[in-house]
Amino acid sequence: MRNVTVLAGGVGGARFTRGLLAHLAAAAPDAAVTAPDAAVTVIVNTGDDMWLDGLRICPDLDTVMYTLGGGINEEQGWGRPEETRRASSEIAAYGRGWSWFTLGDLDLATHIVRTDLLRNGSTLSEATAFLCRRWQPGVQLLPMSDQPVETYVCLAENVDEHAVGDYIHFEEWWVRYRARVAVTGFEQRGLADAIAAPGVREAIRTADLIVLPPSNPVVSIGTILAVPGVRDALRSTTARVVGVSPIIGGAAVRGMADACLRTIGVETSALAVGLHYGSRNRGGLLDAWLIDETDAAALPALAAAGIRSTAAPLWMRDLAATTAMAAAVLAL
Ligand code: FO1
Repeated sequence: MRNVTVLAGGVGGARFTRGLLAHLAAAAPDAAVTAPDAAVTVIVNTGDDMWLDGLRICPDLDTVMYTLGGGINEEQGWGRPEETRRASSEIAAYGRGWSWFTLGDLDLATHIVRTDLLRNGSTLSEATAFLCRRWQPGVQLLPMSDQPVETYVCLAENVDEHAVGDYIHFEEWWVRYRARVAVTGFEQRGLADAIAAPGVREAIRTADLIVLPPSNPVVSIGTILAVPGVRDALRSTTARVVGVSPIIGGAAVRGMADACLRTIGVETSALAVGLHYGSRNRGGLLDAWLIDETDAAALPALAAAGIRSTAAPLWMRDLAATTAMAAAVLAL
């Protein structure tokens, strides 16, 4: 196994990739650090990104970078541990910013440095590579695109200062309203003008294995797949494409993926998401699909749909669990 490419959103993708790195390290303990026998590239969703307080916030890139670089707030799955909120409290005192969106003092440094680089002509890819010099995530971390793509949701009900039909940024829907306000759909603004970031299509073309980890299949994986050229690259690569279900026992493992799936009319089940991604030999994406043991009853229907599947424990409760999941993916 030489090149593995992961398409990731935030927490689910980051935790899976941490297990993948642990598994690869254990599988080849004597691999020279300089020339490891497996290189991992993570292509990250940037649809959650936004401008806030004059800073460019990249939630999924930062969650992957912090998680793999050892700087993540583990129980939150985002931001830094031992955070303080002195600067954001001062911003709120001026009546600016999003009072319901925590920009911790340590986390702010990442946004300040990234924004400084962007304002001085760096692309998002270059700024990300610069930040990774400090965090050393052990993977090549690529934004899906260097052009801004921001996910907005169209409200289906009045809430606070918003009315039916208003579009609000995904992060407002996700964090302020916990995805509990009905929406009629998602809009990825900037998508038409976006091109895959440098190295993205190459990482898909030259991979031996491509993984769709248990990230949000709609707003994270779905957004990456919507970047012009990505789906075509996935269809034509010689790599095997293996997905991991983000749904266990009919419920989203984390986050509110069920609210997103409902919005696009996909049932919240391991079977439905597998069918949503589709079988590669029937015009879809998947060569194989890993589901949790509690969903094993779906295996015959998945096989009938041309998707080779197997069941394994998918609760990412700790590093040992995600390492075992990665092993199951590689075995599949
Ligand atoms: N998620 C929350 O639930 N509350 C927050 O206040 C919050 C702040 C935040 C700041 C920076 C950042 O990179 C991520 C942050 N997140 C927060 C997580 C964010 O909503 C998620 O990482 C993804 O965007 C959705 O999966």
